Amino acid sequence: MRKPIYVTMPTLAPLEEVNELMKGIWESGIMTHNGPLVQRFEKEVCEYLKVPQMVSCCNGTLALQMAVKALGVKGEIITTPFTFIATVSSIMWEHCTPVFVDIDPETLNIDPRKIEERITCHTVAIMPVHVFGNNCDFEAIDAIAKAHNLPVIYDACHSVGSTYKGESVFKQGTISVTSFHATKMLNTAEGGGVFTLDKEIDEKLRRIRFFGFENHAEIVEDGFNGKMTEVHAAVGIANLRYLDAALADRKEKYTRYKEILEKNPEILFQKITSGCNYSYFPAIFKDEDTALNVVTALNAVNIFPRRYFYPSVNTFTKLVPYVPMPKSEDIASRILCLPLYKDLKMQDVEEIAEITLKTTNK
Ligand code: T4K
Repeated sequence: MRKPIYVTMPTLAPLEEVNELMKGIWESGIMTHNGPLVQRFEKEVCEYLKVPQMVSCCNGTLALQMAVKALGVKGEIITTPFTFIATVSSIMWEHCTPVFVDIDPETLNIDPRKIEERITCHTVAIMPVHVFGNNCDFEAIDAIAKAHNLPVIYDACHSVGSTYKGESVFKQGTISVTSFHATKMLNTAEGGGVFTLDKEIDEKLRRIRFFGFENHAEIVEDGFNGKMTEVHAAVGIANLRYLDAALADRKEKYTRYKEILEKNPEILFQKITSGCNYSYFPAIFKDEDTALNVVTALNAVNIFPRRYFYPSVNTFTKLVPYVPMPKSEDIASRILCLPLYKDLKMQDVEEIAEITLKTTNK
């Protein structure tokens, strides 16, 4: 039996390059507390993305919480049900209430045409998600946000490398948040980043990340320990050197999957809006049985696609009261993300696509 092929694998720099950076940590003994490597990682990411500033932190979930905290809002936050649970739990941990708006079944992102009908006097922010790195409709969302004077926090956890009008998508919204988890385009093993063009919000985020301290002396914010460590930053600095190659590779494999799978017109693909980083390969099947048959066929040869995102988050009734979201629930039931990562061979992509095609043509 072949080695298992999972939905993704981290893109990793050669170990010697990480070890070189680790040596410095061992020599200085500085492991954390906004050390030199964390500062360097932030600077290098900003240079790469051509953005003015980033506050790194320990994971994408806490990065989202930091964003809500920095805005100082309490009330209802409009978001999408077609996401990873962390989008919604970050809202709830900040004592806000998630209010779902159904998705556009083609882009898989929040449907901006349905946002306004869910805005009430309790709405304090909008948190859309760029699902699988596919940009939300910035113009429509900005117009609604401006009309109702609401801040926008983009959950851009999948979006390292995604662009809008030639610039990083992290320049959009009041705040944009990303993840540097092992499964993401750029990884620090665990990690997150918060981006804003607003200097005051940026400074507030830095205090929130460090217990709420100002100058190690006085507590001026409701903060927590959100710091990235030097070890994680070292991994990120080394991996950043390979991001260009990882992005090009993803696009090539995405294109190949699509070329093969579109032979079956019943298989649908996410409608790419603009500047996508192709970090995932989602395929939408005609019904849940077909999707599950594909899982069975692939699992039989040690290949493990994932049901991202299943189930639709509005159905997690232990967390939220159920409100039907027909489009999100429907897509969640019949979508699969097929394996896509740097070390996956093109031959494997072709085999996975052919098995999928054969199973769906039955
Ligand atoms: N917002 C959105 C829209 C998100 O998708 C996420 C996270 C967040 C916010 C929160 O960001 P973080 O707090 O996580 O930074 C994964 C990831 O844990 C999660 O980061 C991600 N989204 C979510 C979509 O997927 P799982 O439980 O499905 O992944 P897991 O651990 O099974 O990994 C998938 C495959 O990757 C494995 O089968 C093998 C491979 N893998 C995984 C890990 C952890 C490796 O090769 N090495 C590894 O270290 O959640």
